[in-house]
Amino acid sequence: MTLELASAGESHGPALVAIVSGLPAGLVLDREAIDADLRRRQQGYGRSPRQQIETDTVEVLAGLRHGRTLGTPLALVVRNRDHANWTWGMSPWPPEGEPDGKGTKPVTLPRPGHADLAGAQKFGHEDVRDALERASARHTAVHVAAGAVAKALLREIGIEVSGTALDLDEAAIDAARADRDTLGGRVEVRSTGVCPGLGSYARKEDRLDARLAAAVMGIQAVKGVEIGDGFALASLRGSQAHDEIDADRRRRTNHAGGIEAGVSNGEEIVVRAAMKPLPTLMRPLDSVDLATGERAQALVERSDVSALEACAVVAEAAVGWELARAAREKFGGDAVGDFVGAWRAYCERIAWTAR
Ligand code: EPS
Repeated sequence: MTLELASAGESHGPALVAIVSGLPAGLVLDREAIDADLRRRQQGYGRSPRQQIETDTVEVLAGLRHGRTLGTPLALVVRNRDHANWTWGMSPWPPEGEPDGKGTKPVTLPRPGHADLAGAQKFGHEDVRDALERASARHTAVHVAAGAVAKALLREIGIEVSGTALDLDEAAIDAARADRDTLGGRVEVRSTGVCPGLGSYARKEDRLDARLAAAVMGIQAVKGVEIGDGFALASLRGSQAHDEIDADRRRRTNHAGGIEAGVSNGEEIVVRAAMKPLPTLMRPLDSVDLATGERAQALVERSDVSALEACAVVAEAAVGWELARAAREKFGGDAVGDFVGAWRAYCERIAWTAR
């Protein structure tokens, strides 16, 4: 039994969609809790005017009845309100009538740091928009909705996941905006109440640290991930780096960030990620015009100065998703009570209670 997520959607297309399969039946979902995460993702200092257009809320098309999961695929939709301004430019079918609204002219000026050039080369697109629309971080909205569902499942077994932006400097954001520049930063996700034994060392693809790193590295603009003290461990001695074990089987420290040998060890799971500065600059970098082959300046369009606070919410959803997936693999169950019962029996066997 595992959780699976398939998503689709372009930034200015009609909607973002996700299908979540592998949930147990009987899980109570709170629409307001999902929408609250969607709102958190839209907030944060340094966001673009796009966020004043969007008011993200989740629609559920399948898999839920009267607020309880049916144990069947759950279909989630987040509409793009901005699509109203792009109906010709982003029409799924050949558009009818005269070009109107946004996205009617081909984009040929790739932005360094975005998917524009490599995406156009890879897929053979002549209009860079055909690459950038899906590469956009807009689609993280529906992943946050799926993450909120995963967090509801985790709460059933006492796990709480929380993401925060570490380098929030609002004055630096104002200064970057004045300079027509952008910023990145670091985010951290802490997960409490995780029992020992999620993930496995049996195969490298089962390792919880590898899975969390891949989930967080899969977020737009993330260029580095560490677990626990991560990179700092490289310059310590073993006697300083490892977390000694007390008679109650707890650790005195948590340099490992709650994971050893790819397996959760019962301590708080700590994941940190580094986000690069966003690639759409109001003062554009050098590029090439793909239509003429001449040197040119990259595309300038509406963008965020910083999306760090959004990244923290998205990273929280990614970590929550991956922990829920690992928990489904370990505890299984078609009904939520089976899942919780298996978790409880396991915790009794290893005499483990959350601190
Ligand atoms: C993004 C560009 C901007 C961001 C967008 C990600 O969108 P637009 O081109 O419409 O101004 O606002 O993020 C979102 C819309 C969102 O909801 O997070 C990009 O190029 O990645």
